[in-house]
Amino acid sequence: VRRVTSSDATAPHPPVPALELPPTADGFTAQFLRNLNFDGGVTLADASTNDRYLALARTVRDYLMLHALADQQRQAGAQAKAVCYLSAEYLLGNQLDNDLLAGDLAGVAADAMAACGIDLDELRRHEIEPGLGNGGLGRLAACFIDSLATLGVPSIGYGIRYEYGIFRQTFEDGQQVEQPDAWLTLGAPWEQPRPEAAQTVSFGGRTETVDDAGTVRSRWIPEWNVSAVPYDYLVPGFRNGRVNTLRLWRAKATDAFDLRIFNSGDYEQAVRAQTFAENISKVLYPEDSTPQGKELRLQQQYFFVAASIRDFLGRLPEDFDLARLPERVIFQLNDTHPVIAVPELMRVLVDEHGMAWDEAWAVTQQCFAYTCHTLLPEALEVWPVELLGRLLPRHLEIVYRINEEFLAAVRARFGDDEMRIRDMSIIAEFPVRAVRMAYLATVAGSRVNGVAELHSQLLRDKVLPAFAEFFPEKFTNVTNGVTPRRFLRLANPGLSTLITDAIGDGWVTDLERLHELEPLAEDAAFRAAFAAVKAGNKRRLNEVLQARDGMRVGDGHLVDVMVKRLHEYKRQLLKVLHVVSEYEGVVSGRIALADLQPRTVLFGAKAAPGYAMAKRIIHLINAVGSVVNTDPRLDGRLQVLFPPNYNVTLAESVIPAADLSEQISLAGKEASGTGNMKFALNGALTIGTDDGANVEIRELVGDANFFLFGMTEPEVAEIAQAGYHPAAFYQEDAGLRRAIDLIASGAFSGGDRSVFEPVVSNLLYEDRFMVLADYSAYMAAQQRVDAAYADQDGWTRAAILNVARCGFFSSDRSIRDYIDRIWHTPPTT
Ligand code: B1N
Repeated sequence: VRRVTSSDATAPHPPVPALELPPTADGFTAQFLRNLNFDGGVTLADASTNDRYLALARTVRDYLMLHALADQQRQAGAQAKAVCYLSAEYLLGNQLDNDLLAGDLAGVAADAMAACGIDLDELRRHEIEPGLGNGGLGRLAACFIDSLATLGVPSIGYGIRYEYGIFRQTFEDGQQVEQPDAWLTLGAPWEQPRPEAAQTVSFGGRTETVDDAGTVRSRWIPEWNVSAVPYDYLVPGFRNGRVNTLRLWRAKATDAFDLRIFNSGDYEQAVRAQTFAENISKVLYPEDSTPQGKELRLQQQYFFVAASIRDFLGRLPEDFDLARLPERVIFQLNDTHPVIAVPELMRVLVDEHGMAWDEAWAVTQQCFAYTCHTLLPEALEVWPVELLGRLLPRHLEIVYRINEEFLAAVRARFGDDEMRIRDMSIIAEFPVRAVRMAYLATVAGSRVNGVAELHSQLLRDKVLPAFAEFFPEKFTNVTNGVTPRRFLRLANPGLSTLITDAIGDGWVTDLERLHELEPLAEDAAFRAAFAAVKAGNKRRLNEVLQARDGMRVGDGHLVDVMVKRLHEYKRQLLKVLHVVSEYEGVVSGRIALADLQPRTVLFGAKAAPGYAMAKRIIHLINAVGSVVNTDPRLDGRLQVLFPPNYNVTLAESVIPAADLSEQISLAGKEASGTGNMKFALNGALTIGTDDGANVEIRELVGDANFFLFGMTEPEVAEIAQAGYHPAAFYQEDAGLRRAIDLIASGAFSGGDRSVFEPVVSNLLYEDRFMVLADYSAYMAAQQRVDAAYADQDGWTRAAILNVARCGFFSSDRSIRDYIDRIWHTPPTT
């Protein structure tokens, strides 16, 4: 036992006698009680669940802080290149178990809580997850910071400390109702405010030109400022003593701002101004994939990147030569949301540091890299010139100049090809003049990457073809990944133990070792143990669902799961049509009840509050569920569950219990998907299209262990080209017709045909995502699923092979790919 004392030369701080490394139960208990008494101001006897939770969280954080301080000492004066991950979203999930695991504190914490007579599980359930993201993009950022810390990459995550994260979803009469996510109200024990490190961020105003010793320079005279206050979260690596920082910015009114108005005697206005400033970090925009061009959203984006750039530059030595900035940092742009950082760095270098434009541009190009996460044209962010000019006039000038020089280079290479110039201009002219942020990022970044092989190829061929031709060397791929710590080790303790008993625990940080499980697929005893783990996970899910929503998965049911944001391109409607077809088949007598494979279909999905069709689809799922679940003719053999408010915490119970993973987007629309990886890694079989990372999953697990169906992306392009007529599929397929007719008849809406009429007519006459064209292939694939599930042992064999062959999908591998292909940061330790 090493006790940290002042005589210890490596001690990072003065003595804290009770905090021992390695931790002991006594030391942990003492620190816990200290936090309860002095931080919480209560005795153990009087402490509420919340008091106990806060003190426990503080204690865990204290131990991590010990590592963080030592880490800081180790890195003090280090000159290594750092990764600054710029992301508007981090969907972190619960912190307690994650930090107990990473810090190897679970044992002492359990002992300490037992010694205090506290139920640790109750405190676990008390935690509210920080939902500071919408879906896959935000969760990817959270997985990446976990891997960066585990790999020991010098890095900082920068983002926004939203006061309200993604809304809490409830259902009223089957329809989504959004409730505010007041995640901070009971205290925020994991964060550390650092008011002394606040940055000022300016907005509005105008520019003026000044004659600076013969050179004409532009200068920004902003109109208003806000203060950006950092809140730091510790990001521990897995048992490696490394702790990185996630720095999230909160907007506060600046004193100067308040004073100016206050002195003018208008107190009310001063208070209003404060609210105005603080609105910037008030709420996460609940849009996944289809951002609305709202002014406040642009304010959020600039707010956090301007503060982050200043913060990072402030860490460099006073006399640092900014021409060498690329040796010290790479700013990774997580989609277009932080791309306003590009003109901001230019402005800082040119206007504030007097660097020549060309030199600043060379530096900037090396300091950024851009990850694109989409293929949907409507998801590519554009900012109207009018808005950008009003909010950030100097940045607009800088963008214009970048564009001018870029288009001059295009002309130099291709001549005055006006079509090409219009296609490649960073400024779109229609429907309004607007800055295309993806183009700006592509021109400015040293690399552009997609998030799965197919996505990166389509990015080159379809989304940015002119840029891929102009800058072929910039384009690369990094297939997404997920952290094995949270999504296997923590979420699936049963399977984790089984794996570790078989091959040791090295897989937690070296996931490719799961390959060593492959021979065990042929071992009957291992298969039995694996099946028993799955059954246990279903029981555990039932406990969670019972307590949370009064729901349960049927005994002996195939657990068929579709959890993801609600979006037409993801095709929850295709899944609904399958359920309705099975229901209709039994009710009409075409399917004998005894022939129906018992199934529970579990949905989880939030819809953007302004996305009317997505909300109707949620309503339809709930409506179908309430009919199917209670119709005695089905005798409970087909169940539809839709627990509200799907989030990271629920995912951790659902994914390990799943038999079948639904990944059924229209080919060419899902950039990658990451849920698909989590399911396969936990031994669910995928039914999926040739889309996103499904392609790579299937290649790795093998055709025999994956239910592929549907059109390929080139086939989709071909029928789109020829003119797609969904009604023709309806006419030709009797089963499809019966399912759609049943919905249209009002069978799921108490006879009211109007309720789902918009869904039905959209399917018949528009069907942008070709649900009807893939219906029959999907139904056939589900028949293959039923047949395969009938052979339980064969199914388990396939499930084991899925686990064994999915080590590639670790976010540790993704981060190594970023290092090799994009960041070129020093080797990790
Ligand atoms: O990013 C994930 C991918 O796995 C998914 O396929 C992709 O859909 C998702 C605007 C987005 N793309 N774009 C967004 C999120 C919020 C927002 O306001 C767009 N999310 C994705 C990780 O690569």
